[in-house]
Amino acid sequence: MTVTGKSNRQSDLRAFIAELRELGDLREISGADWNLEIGAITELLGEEEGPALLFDGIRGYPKGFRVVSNVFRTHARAAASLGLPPDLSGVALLNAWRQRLRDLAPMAPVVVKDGPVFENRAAGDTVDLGLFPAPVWHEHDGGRYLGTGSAVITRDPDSGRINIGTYRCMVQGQDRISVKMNKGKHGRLAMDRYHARGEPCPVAISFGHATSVFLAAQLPLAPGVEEYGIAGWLQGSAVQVVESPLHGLPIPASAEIVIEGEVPPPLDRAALPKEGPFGEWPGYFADTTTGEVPLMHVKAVYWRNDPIILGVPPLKPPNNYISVPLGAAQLWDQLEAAGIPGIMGVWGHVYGGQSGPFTVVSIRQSYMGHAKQTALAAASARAGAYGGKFVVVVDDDVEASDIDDVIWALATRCNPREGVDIVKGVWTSPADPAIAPEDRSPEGYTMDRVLIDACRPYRWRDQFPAVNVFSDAFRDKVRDKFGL
Ligand SMILES: Cc1cc2nc3c(=O)[nH]c(=O)nc-3n(C[C@H](O)[C@H](O)[C@H](O)COP(=O)(O)O)c2cc1C
Ligand SMILES: [Mn+2]
Repeated sequence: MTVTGKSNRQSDLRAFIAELRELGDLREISGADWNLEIGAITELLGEEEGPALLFDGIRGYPKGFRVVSNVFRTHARAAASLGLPPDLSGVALLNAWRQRLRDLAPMAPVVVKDGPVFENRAAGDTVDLGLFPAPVWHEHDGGRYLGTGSAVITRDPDSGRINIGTYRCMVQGQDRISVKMNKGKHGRLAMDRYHARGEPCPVAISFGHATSVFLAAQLPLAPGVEEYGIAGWLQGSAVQVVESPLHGLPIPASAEIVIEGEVPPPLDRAALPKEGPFGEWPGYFADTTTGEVPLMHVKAVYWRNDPIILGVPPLKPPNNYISVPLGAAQLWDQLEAAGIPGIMGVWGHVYGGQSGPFTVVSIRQSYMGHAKQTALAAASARAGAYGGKFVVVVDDDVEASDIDDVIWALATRCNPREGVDIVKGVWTSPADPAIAPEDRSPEGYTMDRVLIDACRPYRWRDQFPAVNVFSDAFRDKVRDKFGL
């Protein structure tokens, strides 16, 4: 049961947890209930940007059957999982990630014969998803979500390409689980193609794996880019995979828990159960549907001794499951590609995969109209439009990730008559809770944009009052002199 090759600190979930423990950045909690208590503790300690949490001795489960959460909650832990220095934060951290992506060189996974994931197995009638302490994460959730930090592995029936996506998974019975692959997602496109041929879609899902696999699975990658290759690049070593016994899908050799099975065709609405509600990233219970979310028939389960579920529940902002709005890096690139100079920072304050409905861009203004041009572009570029609502443009002395600084600039530099514009009916995501029921349509969704220029007015910027803060030089001098 050994995995060949050298393990590095990010090559499985346990290695990362061990590192957090060594750094004193892990709190181990015994005796919590899977029903709401794990979720509430995750919320409370996430709110105070506390340590990662490892739950053991979960009520009704054997010791060793664990759940880890808040893994990416702080800048330091997010940076470590992204392979960046842990002392970076805010815009500097996001920019380091953006620069790192420039050297992206996928590293193909290697297939090994065996791995710890096969330490335990169940198949057919002995499959029981109740074996694992899947939490009810939030107070009004519709069920137990085994999959929040999940890696849903599918193979395209035409190209053979392997896709991994993070899609939430709600337990529906002993061998049934809903897999919420939204329309258009890569896993869903593959499934639709199997179903168009009248064939079931083979699926394998890992519920605990290296942070690199999780990060790759939730990044918005182009259809041709294989997530395993990105995960290998992220962790600095090829991901070791084993073939799943039933369908030959590559699964991480050191995965904690993997289920294997199929989503049969057709997606028969009458046979598809209720899914949700689930507390989602905008901070609301959302997306309850019946007869829509694909239902996986689980044929086999594999798990390591003492398995760990990777829990990544969405929580009310700013209690974000990953403390950096990674999607803002794409928006930054797109603003530059649109030819806008002097972009110094981009941030989202309420976000899922995109920079989201409160996006801030800081610029070094260099001409009349520069700020408004930036706002217009940010509101309509692909990475800013979906789920966007407010775009605030600030000067480069304002840290875009510091909401107090942003509010200060907004309150003091913006003259609303000149600085605020509204654009109606821009493309958006159904995740916006403010879309009225009558405006929710299968045709799609739109939301208005508020463009806010919170920069010093360019024309009279030299007359704008000076900021009431000591200069860095004088501060340093006083610090030195008095040992502050
Ligand atoms: C914690 C978490 C939960 C997510 N849940 C879902 C989900 O339930 N359904 C979905 O379609 N996307 C979900 N996403 C977003 C997808 O993972 C993301 O769009 C990813 O790029 C999809 O991979 P794909 O492009 O290969 O389909 C989630 C992301 C995260 C980080
Ligand atoms: Mn993909």
